[in-house]
Amino acid sequence: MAADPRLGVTTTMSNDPPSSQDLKLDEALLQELKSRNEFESQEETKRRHMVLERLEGILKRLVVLVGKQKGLPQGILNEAGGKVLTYGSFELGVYGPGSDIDTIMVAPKHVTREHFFQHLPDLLRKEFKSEDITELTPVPGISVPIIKVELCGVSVDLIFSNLQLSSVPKTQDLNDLNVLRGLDETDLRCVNGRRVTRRILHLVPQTKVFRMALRAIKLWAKKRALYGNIVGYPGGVAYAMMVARICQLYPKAAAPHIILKFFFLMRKWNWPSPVLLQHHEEGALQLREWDPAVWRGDKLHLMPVITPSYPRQNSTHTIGPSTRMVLLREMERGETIVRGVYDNGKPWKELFQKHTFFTDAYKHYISVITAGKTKEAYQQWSGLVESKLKWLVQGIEQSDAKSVELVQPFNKGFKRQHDCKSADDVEKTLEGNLDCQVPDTATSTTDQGDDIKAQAAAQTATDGMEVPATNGVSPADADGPQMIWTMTFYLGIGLKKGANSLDISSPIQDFRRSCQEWPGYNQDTHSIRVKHMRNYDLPADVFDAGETRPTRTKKAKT
Ligand code: 3AT
Ligand code: MN
Ligand code: MN
Repeated sequence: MAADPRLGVTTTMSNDPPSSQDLKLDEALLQELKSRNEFESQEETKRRHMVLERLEGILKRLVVLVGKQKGLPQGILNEAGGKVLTYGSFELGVYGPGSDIDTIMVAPKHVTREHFFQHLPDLLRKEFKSEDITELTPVPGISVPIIKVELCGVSVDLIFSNLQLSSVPKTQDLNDLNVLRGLDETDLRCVNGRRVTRRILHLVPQTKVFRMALRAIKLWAKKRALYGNIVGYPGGVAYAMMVARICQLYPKAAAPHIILKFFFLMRKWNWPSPVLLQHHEEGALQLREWDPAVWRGDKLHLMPVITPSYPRQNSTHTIGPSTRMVLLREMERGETIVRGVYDNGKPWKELFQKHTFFTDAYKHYISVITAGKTKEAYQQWSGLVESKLKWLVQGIEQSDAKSVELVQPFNKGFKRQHDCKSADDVEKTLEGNLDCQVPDTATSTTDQGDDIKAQAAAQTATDGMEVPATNGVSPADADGPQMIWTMTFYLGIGLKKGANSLDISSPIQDFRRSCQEWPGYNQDTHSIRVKHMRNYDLPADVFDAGETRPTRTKKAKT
């Protein structure tokens, strides 16, 4: 066991310092990331810090305000404090111009989550000019209750926890095990993000190298459509931990070497042996932890990457046999390219080349078209369906094992808006025909705001009642003109050599039924269609300008 926690749970693989080639490639990588606008200017970063300072001021005012309401003595209120801490990509130091700031407000025990939701919006409106608040969406009823806000052009995710302490001093950083005492499950989920992020940083030997390597791996994962916890890939925290583990094994190496070893070692890893950053930390609290020796479900995890701090959890429980296969294949590609960067002077940009999911990868696709008659109905419904997509993948994997090699979910849904003039238009829209699509609102990403709102709705909707539209569009008569919002998810089906039939109707039916069993489902408002399609039938908007669309005559791969 290594004495230095930054070297992890085994001996290191090599303590060699970087060669001159490593350093040259490091510089080339930096230039490549810069040219892709992956870093923001100092000016913009300053703005983030300014926003954070003002948020801490607001929190302190909240602490005093509630304290006064409760009649706490001034002496206590003078000391009560309040701390705004960050986690996510900002805290890790791998954020770019489009990143949000993930923050947790930590308050003394007299301030509750209810106070946070009751007072914070008003306090924000008092502190910031109205033109500086461009979004303000409290989402209280979900597993990690959140206020999403955009301040001075920076989007901020605000979560909250109080501690069982009468004051929260400047030095409180949530690292100590004792802070967990007396927290409920929601609080624990809220403080976990910060605790894990800080611990990861604490466990890597060279922060700067870790950041550079992680930036490259995250960019690779996004460009190759391998980023996204919901549908079966690692998310940001999981990639951070995998890269951190490689940094521990090569404590003196530069980023290019870490990237090469990331691909090599994660591909050769003795899965399902877990990736661990530290030895198990005992906690005195009886919290549920990842433990395959105890929990049967945990034993089924295929590529576990375990969070370091107590209580430890698997960050990759959604990975299935197909997404594992995709990941391993892509890691092999990554390794080959980085070897080419080292040995043949290949440019880094090859590593970040866009995926070919739609252009070249499959002959058969499944599209899952979710639709809603209001924006809200569509958001909650598409979020619910997305969270179940992994079960459709699994159903297809298992149902026709003699034909199906793998089922690759695309990591994001495609959002579209349709201006339907007639019942005929509506039917076409629900079937995934794009004739009446409104062009300028269609984007190809699931943005996080929608995701959170979808979760909120999915958890709060308990009946099938119509959700009121906020933008003035109300669900119209079935025959008249109306707007329909859709989110479409795509799965690529890889067939085994020689397979010439595909029978997947029963998992598709099961999937549709299980989505429709959701208590908030209303057949007048929500729709789901699952269609098998050929590559040459894919809609134009899944392709970028300049990409070659598959055609019927072209001999496509299976
Ligand atoms: P960006 O630079 O912001 O794109 P990030 O790694 O900061 O990358 P997020 O802001 O999406 O990514 O997430 C930060 C952390 O917040 C990661 C995860 O622990 C937590 N998180 C994200 N989305 C959710 C969610 N819907 N529910 C609960 N926790 C979430
Ligand atoms: Mn973030
Ligand atoms: Mn966020």
